[in-house]
Amino acid sequence: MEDGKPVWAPHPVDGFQLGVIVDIGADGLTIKPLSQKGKTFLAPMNQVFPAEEDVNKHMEDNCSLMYLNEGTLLNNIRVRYSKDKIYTYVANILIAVNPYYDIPKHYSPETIKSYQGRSLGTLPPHVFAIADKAYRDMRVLKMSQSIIVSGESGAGKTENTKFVLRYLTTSYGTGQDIDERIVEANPLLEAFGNAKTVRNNNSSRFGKFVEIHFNAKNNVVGGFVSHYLLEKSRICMQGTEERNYHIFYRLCAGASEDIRKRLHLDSPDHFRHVKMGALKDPLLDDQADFNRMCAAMKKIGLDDTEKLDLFRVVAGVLHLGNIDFEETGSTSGGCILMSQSSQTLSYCADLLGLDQDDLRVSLTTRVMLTTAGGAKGTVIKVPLKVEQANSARDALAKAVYSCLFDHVVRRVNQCFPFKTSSNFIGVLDIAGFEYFEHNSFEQFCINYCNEKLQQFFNERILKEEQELYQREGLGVNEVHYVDNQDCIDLVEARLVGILDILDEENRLPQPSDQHFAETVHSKHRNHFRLTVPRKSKLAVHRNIRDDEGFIIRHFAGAVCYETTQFVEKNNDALHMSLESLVCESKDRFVRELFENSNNSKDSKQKAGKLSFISVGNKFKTQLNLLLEKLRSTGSSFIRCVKPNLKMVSHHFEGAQILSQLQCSGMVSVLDLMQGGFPSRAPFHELYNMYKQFMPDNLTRLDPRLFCKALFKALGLNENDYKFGLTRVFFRPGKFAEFDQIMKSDPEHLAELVKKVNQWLV
Ligand code: AD9
Ligand code: MG
Repeated sequence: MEDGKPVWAPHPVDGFQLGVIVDIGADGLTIKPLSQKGKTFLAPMNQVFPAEEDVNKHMEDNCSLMYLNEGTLLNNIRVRYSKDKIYTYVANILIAVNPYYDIPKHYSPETIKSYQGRSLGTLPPHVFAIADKAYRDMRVLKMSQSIIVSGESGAGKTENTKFVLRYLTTSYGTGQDIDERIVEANPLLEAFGNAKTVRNNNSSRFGKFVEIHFNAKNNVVGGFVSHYLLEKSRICMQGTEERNYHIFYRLCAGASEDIRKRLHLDSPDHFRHVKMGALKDPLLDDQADFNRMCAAMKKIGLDDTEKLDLFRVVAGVLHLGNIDFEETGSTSGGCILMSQSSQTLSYCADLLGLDQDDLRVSLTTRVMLTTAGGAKGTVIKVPLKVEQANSARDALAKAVYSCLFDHVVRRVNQCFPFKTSSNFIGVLDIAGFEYFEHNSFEQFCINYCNEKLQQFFNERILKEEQELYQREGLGVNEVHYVDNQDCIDLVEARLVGILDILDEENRLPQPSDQHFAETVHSKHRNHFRLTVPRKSKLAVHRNIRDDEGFIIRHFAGAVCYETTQFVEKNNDALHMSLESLVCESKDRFVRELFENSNNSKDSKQKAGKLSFISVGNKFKTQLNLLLEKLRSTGSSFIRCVKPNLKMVSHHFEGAQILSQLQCSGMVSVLDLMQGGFPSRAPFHELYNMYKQFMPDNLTRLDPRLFCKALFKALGLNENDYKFGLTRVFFRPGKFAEFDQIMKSDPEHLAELVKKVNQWLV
């Protein structure tokens, strides 16, 4: 950075502001903002970056800028966003800013057509270009591909995922039902797995990996969806401005009179499990969405009976929530159903195919096996307190609904079956790094997942880069990066990892969240990644005690987890009497929901009398399988960015966008690129681009020699570029400089031609 040249210096709202350095001191740089109003201020040296000369200029590939740093990246994205150019490349990574409105023709059939078969970079950056690259790579390399879409809630992951699916099925399908079904499965999945949250009106509360399978001729033959971690707590509890899963409201709003009667439906404000949150959202039309969902169900081949099965169980869950308990007043301390709940009980029993009395007993008592008095395995019924009965009721509702969701995914998978496939393109749509005021088990799991994905991202981006340098014989030093394996180990290592410590706690006769937190601390004293909350100097962390939580230093920042409810949330098992109740339902559909649920019988049996099925370890297994799969494919990355918290169009909140870019690892990529050769151009491309300006004797040379001659004549600094086997590599910004020289005025060019000629002689 030179005196008087513009720099990007930190700004609390915009992320960065333009200024000039007026003084360099021991405690930082003194910056004078270029804006009229700004006062001189002090900024840490490592947060000030050189700016481009023309800050209104923007580049399709951020790597073509002269300076690669977080300031220029943010500015490039800002300028492009203001012109509705929401997509930007950083080399092969696509950054996608959510426009929060439909940009005309942005995803039209014509646009789809225009991207087919075109190399990345020949057309403006687009999610279609990434989809097409994946397809071409699959065809040429004969290798499956994956596209990893990430970003925070509301950043546009699900929308971009849908664009990829639509692009691939329309472009490379066979025009048969299957193509449409892959796209139409989404409304059904979203009805059961999405909900309105404060961050997104249509927030996916589960992760998914959607595979589109292709035959040997590279045509679509089928699809497969895997899902991860449905958020179960939402089924019984929502924040005041949030809602339960869409299906509940849609069913209440859209069901025909006939179905309403059959399922005893009413408006949502009659049901405990939905009325604690927001009932309506001005942007959501539940009735119209119900009709759209039904149309989608029809398209993917669900008949009326199947549809009614789904609705019946949804209604069952709704009614279940309305069962209330009161104390019996007897010395046993148990509870009974409130008298006004008897009708609800009969609705529930009817809808779920259960015996009314069995349901009542299972909700108010708990069966236990005891060894007391030497009688091995005696069954006793322990009466439950009101609070415990409430929990039993909610646990049942959660179990029924999550089994129903598993069924929906299984059913969706039956819609696009395939016998054999040559390769697939998989799209991963899973929540990004999360960091709230209160972070619980859900955030812990999702951030663990993001650590794994970040490691994969580093591996791929850095490895690919190094391999390319090697293949091209560039002899560049190895690039080093911070490996987060230690953080992953902290979570998933056998026995000492947090997940195993948690499972151990779950298996204790009297597990407790406090004891769990203490064990975590005692097993990992002095671990670089783990700290005790009360010692935290970070003001943002609540001052909680070490037996209430722990702080993990993630790649994207430190997060304080409060361990309350970890034990409960880590257990997927219902208590025994409820489990046998639903497994013996008279309703075949309900019975099958439980028989086929992901928690196989095996794990239930293994769980034995303590009835524990680990949520965390199931996720770990799923995640490791997913990563194994990803590692066996070629990969592309889409980093989605949410432009503002208000969820409106044309509003760019710089500081919070910057933090998303940092969390997604984009800033580290820039560091890597700045030290390497981010812009590259094949010899033949340069040749074609510039031959028109050059004399005949030069154009007769082969492209490589042509470039050599040109570069020599230009007197380019040899530190700024390197010749590989098939292309020229440029230091950051040097390609743009070169291009500028080549396209400068004719006089200058004539001079240049003269020099090239001299060199050739
Ligand atoms: V979450 O983690 O599931 O809560 P996502 O999936 O990242 O989140 P989503 O794709 O649902 O976000 O996008 C949120 C909303 O932004 C959508 O409902 C659209 O209204 C809006 N959106 C996102 N991308 C686009 C786009 N490319 N064009 C227009 C968009 N609108
Ligand atoms: Mg989503």
